[in-house]
Order: sequence, then C-alpha cells, then structure tokens
Amino acid sequence: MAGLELRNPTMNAAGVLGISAPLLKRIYEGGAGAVVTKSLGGPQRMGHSNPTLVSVEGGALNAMGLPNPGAEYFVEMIRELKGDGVPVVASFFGGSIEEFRDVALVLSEAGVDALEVNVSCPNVAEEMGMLGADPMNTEKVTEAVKEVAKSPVIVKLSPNVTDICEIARAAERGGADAITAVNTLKGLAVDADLRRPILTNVTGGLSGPALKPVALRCVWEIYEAVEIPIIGCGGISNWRDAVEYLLSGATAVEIGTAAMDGGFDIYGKIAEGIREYLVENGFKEVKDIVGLAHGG
Ligand code: RRO
Repeated sequence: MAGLELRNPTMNAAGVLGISAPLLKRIYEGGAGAVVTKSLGGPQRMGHSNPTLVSVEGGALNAMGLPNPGAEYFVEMIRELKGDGVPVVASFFGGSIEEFRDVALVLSEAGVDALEVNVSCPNVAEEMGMLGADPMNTEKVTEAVKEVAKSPVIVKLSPNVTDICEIARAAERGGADAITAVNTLKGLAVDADLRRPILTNVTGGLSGPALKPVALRCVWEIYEAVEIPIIGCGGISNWRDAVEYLLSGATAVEIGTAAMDGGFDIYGKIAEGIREYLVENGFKEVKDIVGLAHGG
C-alpha cells in the first residue's frame, strides 16, 4: 500500500498503546502488519489533566491533549523497533506548517517506514489539531511534509468536517500517498450527579463501535473522490468490521479502542479472520476486495 509492504493489513490506531518501543513491539508480536506511534510533536507536551478518558455508550471519549515526549526523544525507540524488524509508522503533528515539516524531517531521518500526518486531533486549539478542517491548510501541510519525507506520507483526516472529500482531495493535491479515515468524532459526556462535564477538557473524541458507521461512510465517500489508498479507522472490533472497511474502499485498517478490551492478540486474530474470509470466498489477496461494495 502506497509503497509500504505489510505482512497483513492491520495496524494499531495512533494513540492506542503507541507510547514506547516495548509496547509497540508487543503490538507487532500480537500480529499487526505495522505499528503506529502516539502522535509526536516538536517539544514534549504534558497534555490535559485528568480525567482524560471516559467510557461511553458504544465506545470511549478521550481528550488526552497530545501528550508526548517529543519527536527527538522517540528517535531511539524508532531505531530499536527497526532493529527488531518492526515496520513503524510515525504519527505526528506540529504547531505550525513549519513545525510539521521540522518534525517530519526528524522522524524521517530516524528511518520510519511511513509518516502519518495528524491534522485532525479534536482536543486542542485549531492550529495545533484541526488544521485538517481547512482544505488549503491540509494541502500546504502535506506539501511541506512531502518536501522532506523519505518515506510514504499518509494524512489522517477528521470526521468533524462538512465535506471530508474536499479535504481528501486537498491532501491528494498536496502529494499525499495515502489517507487515514478517520480520527475521533467530537463529543461530550456529562455527569448527572456532579452536574458537570466528565472530561477536564469538556469535549473529547469519540472512538469505538459507535464511530464505525460514520467512519465507514467517510471511507466510502473518499474512495469515490481520490485515487490514493485509504486506511480505514473507527470502531473495528473484529474481522467482519475490517472486511466491511475493505469492501468500502480501505486497503488497510487501524484498530484502537478494541485493543483496550481485546489485548495485543486482536491484530493477529483480525488478520487471520480477513485471510479466512478471502480463502472461503475465492479471493487471492486483499486488493481483490478493496472497494468491491461499490459495484462495477
Ligand atoms: O491526544 C489526543 O487528545 C488525541 C489525538 Br492527538 C488525536 O489525534 N485524536 C484523539 O482522539 N485524541
């Protein structure tokens, strides 16, 4: 996919379990085709104060606030993972277009297999997180990252926009090699006893099964709007969910919230489920079913 060769089409979603080399290695040992880091920025960030995560109907609401140790700190971890033969996708962000470029350079030189540009975090000021709400900014960020990238550039989009196809086309114009669809959906949880929002940040990003129909619709629409491959992300808990994404137009999938219950093995189980589905239905490889639900 987009120049990336994966043993199977599963990865962890950025932010879930991706905070250290040993955890990322366990995701790979659990069967993932590649691993994705927590979004990394230039300087280290503490993120928001707790509570930053709450269970809600059909999933979870988080407002971590981009906590991370900084891209430079992660360079050694990336080298360690690469030394162990683990394909690494680095998720990252910047406070400006220049910072996106600078961080991309650091991670690229560390030897990552792909860069996932996070222009879609719903939990921080717009210029830090939701640059991807605007097509022009999306195109400029993508172009800036492509200038320095030595590996494929994947742009992760937000469902919190009126027309996700417009943003996907902007990423494609900027030179993106692939798109991840989608980041979390902005939501709110209120405590009836305390009579106040549960998260310190007030709002958070919804992930898990409740997000799936929205994310699947985004993949469907983007597939019809651009030529570049799509990584589907949102509420995938089992192989059937993953196959639905492939049929809707995704070439690979990211699994996050379900790993909180399902553990590290979930990646291998889903990859094996996809393989069995292909064999039982007479297909040779994943690409045979990508977008098949769109018909001829
Ligand atoms: O750290 C977060 O609050 C966060 C990020 Br960077 C993101 O991209 N998506 C999300 O739901 N949370």
